[in-house]
Amino acid sequence: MNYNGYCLHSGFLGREGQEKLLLRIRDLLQDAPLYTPQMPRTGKPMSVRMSNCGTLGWVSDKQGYRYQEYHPENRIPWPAIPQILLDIWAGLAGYSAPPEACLINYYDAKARLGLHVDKDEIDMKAPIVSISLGDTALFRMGGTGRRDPTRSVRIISGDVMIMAGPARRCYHGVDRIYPGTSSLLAEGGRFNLTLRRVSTP
Ligand code: MD3
Ligand code: FE
Repeated sequence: MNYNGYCLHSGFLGREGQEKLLLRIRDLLQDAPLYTPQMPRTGKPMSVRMSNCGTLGWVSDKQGYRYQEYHPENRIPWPAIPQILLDIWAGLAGYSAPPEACLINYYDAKARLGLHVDKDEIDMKAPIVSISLGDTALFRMGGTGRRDPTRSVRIISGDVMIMAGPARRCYHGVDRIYPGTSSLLAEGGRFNLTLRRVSTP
């Protein structure tokens, strides 16, 4: 599937690859624990919990959205992006510069992510590469306008999505998680990892 720069590599990671990657993620979450981001201004908690790895991480609190070099709670610099993820980027992104940020989203059975556009990156020409681990998600993608028609796609564990070109500026979100659809995470739920270039190379 590939239209307008959106590309879904279904089943890109097999079970072994998923398990290996999950171990690396669990390991780095010990140093950079998942935290509950807040919505800008209102401070309302988001249902998705987050962390990051890379030289920069995306954070959100009452002050707003931004990329910063350290964890918002423990103030420690983000851990490095695991080599497995750098390899996936190198193989699929079609972009010479490496990613600077990897946002780690964790969805429990009730978490959702409303329709939004990712536009805090200075380098909007670089693609975003997303990897899903755990329960199936209902992902929704629209156009560049908030009211444009949308399409829904089920994303399963091991799927890798690339958003490049026009798709990079499209509205998208996660409507729901289907609990119990994967045995990968003992605790259930879903991790989504998004590799991003923030500054221009
Ligand atoms: C389409 N995450 O972290 S990943 C996000 O499943 C985010 O956690 C979702 O949207 C998740 O910002 C979707 C796939 C994704 C990421 C970035 C995109 C799709 C995108 C940027 C433009 C268009
Ligand atoms: Fe997004």
